[in-house]
Amino acid sequence: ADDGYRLWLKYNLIKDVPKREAYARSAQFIALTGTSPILKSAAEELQTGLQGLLGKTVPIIANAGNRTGGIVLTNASGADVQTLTKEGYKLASRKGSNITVSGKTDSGVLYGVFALLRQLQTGQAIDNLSLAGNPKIQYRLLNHWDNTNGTIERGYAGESLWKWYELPATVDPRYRDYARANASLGINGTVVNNVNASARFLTAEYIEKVATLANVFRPYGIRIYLSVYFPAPKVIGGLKTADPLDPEVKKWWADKTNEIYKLIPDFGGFLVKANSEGEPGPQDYRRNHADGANMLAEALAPYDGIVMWRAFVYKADPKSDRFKAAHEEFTPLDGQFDKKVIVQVKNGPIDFQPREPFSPLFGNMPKTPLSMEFQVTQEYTGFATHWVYEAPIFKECLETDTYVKGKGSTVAKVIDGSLHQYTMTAIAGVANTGTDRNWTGNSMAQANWYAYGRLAWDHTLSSENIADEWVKMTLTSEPKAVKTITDLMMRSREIYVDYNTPLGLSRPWSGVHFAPEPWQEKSVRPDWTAIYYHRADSIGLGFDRTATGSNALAQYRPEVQKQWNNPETCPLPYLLWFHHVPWTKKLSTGRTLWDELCTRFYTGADSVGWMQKQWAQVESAVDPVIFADVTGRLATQHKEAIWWRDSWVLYLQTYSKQPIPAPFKKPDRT
Ligand code: GCW
Repeated sequence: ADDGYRLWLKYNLIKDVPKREAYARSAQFIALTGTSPILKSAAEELQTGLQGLLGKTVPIIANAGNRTGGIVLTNASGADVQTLTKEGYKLASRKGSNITVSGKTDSGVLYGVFALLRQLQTGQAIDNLSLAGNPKIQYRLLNHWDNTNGTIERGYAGESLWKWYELPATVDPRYRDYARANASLGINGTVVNNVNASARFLTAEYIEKVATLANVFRPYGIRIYLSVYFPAPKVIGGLKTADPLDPEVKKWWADKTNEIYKLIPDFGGFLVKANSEGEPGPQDYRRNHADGANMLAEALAPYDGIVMWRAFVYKADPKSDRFKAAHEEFTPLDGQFDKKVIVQVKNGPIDFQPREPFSPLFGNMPKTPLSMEFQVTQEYTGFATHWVYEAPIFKECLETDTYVKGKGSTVAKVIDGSLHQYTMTAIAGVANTGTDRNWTGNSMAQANWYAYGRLAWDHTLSSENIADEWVKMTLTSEPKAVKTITDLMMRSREIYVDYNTPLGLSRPWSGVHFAPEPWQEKSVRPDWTAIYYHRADSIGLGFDRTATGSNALAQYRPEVQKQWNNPETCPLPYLLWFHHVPWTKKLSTGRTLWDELCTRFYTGADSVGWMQKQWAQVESAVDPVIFADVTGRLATQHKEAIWWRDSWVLYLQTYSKQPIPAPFKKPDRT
């Protein structure tokens, strides 16, 4: 049985014998010139993969000489690799010759090896190969919201992978498997601790532990980064202030940075959450975000490290619109950041909702590299119970047109740097990993880690193709089952939106962010209530962000405003994000708002029943342990989808005073 530990690097024996034999004829040896740790990882991974897929040990040799029928790994510099960027790779093969995997750097070769293995894992031909891959984004990171005590903020798959208590003396072999999985996707950096950071991570005690992890990750081309607690100079440094312009504070950070680089010479840099949700920051000293970020950039100046400064900020003001806060605070600072600073922006203006419009910061800071922060962990998409394939969430944002430089100025072009010629480009995914045997709790959520990584490398890949690849590498190659599962994945997000937050509702209120509690009208902060977001009243539902309301729409270009500012033509998925719509208003579907809401809530919850039936059909094609686990989770999802439906419908009904439409009022309804 399969417990899911091996992820998409399963390398099960290829059952199609002629195919396996054909592959084997082209993979009789692995020739490796070079001895660097990354090249060694590449050759070893290839050997491991081939051992599983072909059922035989393929020898690693130092030089192919005039042998043919093997795989040659080279870090080359010649004409062949001229079109490659630093981490790009090239696969080439001709009949009667060798397969070559080349890159300009060792990492390029490593990524090429994984691309070659992917060809085999997904059953594609490897003769006449001519494939090149270049990452579109330079810094491709996971962000772990992991704490010193082993808990994970918004983690749903067990405890933190990092066993701080055991480190540095004991090195869990799992750290290496984590690195392999990431390298297979092209992820080249990881921030190991929570953005709500503990200052302890900057103590000598922890730097040594972190350095031990860095040593494990390095042979896989992965650099380590730390989230920092802005007042660390006070908390662990004994200074009276953490004012970023104070000379002693600057010196403290410079010294601390030197100390880190002594142990971790390829340290990646700092990630900072400051003056956000109660976290301290430069504004506590009447300085701004640029002052704070630039101070850290200065400390990093002697090194190849960067500062990722988050733009996730908003104030506890019931009269303001949280939607507008990041744009208001950050756009005036455009041009003031040091060249080592990237501003990290969440995909939407609020907070990782199941569906959000893109953040209006994208496109509006042409002089400051902006990076994308996606959430892979399912804080708002059903934890590890609900099956939600996230690639369509990521793609929807990346493909939206900002119109900042005319038609075609997509969010993807902002973050890959092509729109404003950014000198640095980055993307971050908040990780969904933990100590559960299968890494992600729900084994279907492995696909979200996978999809994030693949899109970080190449945002033009389609959600369907990524799903198809992942299913074949992870679950089954049986064609009908592949189709059934990818189809389920592709529909899963819309189904979730329908029973959770249809028509542009949002729900980031306080608490654990799971239970449906739309009735929550009081909290420690006025903007941490449900009513702040959904704005239900006797007239209707939704947040008016047009000129008659908060006017957040004005932060977008006129072309974007035009799509969203008219309630008659605003696409239904975004309707309640921008408009307060009367309950009795007729929508483009021909139904009133109230009837449409009910329709979505009921069909959404019913569709989970459809998911269960579809999943039942693939039983013979997937591993029994995974099958049973997902079957159980789907049953829970169905029950919870009904909770969501009923909570919203019954709560909203107290305002709408409308009956539940007839089709949904059957007596046999639970
Ligand atoms: O989504 C919210 C989460 C917080 C998180 C915060 C952030 C790490 O509820 O848990 O804190 O966003 O992104 O900073």
